[in-house]
Amino acid sequence: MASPIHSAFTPDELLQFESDGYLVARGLLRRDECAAIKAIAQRDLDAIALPVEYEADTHYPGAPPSHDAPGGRTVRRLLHAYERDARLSHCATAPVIAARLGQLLGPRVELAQSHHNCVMTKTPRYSSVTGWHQDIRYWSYQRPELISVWFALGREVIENGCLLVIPGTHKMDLSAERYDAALFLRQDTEENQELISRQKPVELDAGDVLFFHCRLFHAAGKNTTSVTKFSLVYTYHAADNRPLAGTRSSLLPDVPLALGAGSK
Ligand SMILES: O=C(O)CCC(=O)C(=O)O
Repeated sequence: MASPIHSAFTPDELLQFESDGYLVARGLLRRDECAAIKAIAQRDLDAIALPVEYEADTHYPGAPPSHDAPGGRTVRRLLHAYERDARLSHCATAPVIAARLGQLLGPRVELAQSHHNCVMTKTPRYSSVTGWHQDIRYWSYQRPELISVWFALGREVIENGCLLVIPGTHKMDLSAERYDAALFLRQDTEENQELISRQKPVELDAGDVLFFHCRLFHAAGKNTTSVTKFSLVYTYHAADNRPLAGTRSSLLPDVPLALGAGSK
């Protein structure tokens, strides 16, 4: 029999998140929910339903060099997931997610719409390699305290480019010279290589949900299978952690979550 889904993290899980900077909650979405969301994503991928980000826009290793190159219209992200379809927005605010975020972020939590807020699509033919980075580079908030929630809609393993993380790095302050110009970890120094050698793959099944801190170093490889990988990804912050005026983070309204009992 499958183990029951608890509506909150246990105290041990909260300690684990604090020390590692990430945590997987298994089976939070039912298989039929995953299938329904994946069908929406497949429909929008087939139609290239805007707004999207193309692999070519990333300029990551392995991405097509331009929109006009072979594979240049390969979609990497179906953007604005929260506004895209009711099924996707329900996931963003589902009580099992909101309750856990309340434990991690406090009693008032908001969804940030300015980055992530997407279905990540990793297609077999033209996927790229994502280098080691911290997502905090995507946002400008008063405090570098955001948490992303990654819903696996199918199996995620090394072969199809699952996330790789370096536990505990959300607490590290690295000097500026350890990053390259695009804020990826440089691969050519011994101390960075030592750090990268501590990596762990986050393998997920459909319905598993990864919570991770915006300062956690992570990376991902290409999809070497013949099947597209779909992951729904949202990011959240405490309501008193405001986006900085005039930045991209302040352009779209944050969405307050309704939290039940049991929050921090
Ligand atoms: O799936 C991937 O390639 C990693 C995506 C990622 O780390 C990001 O968009 O911040």
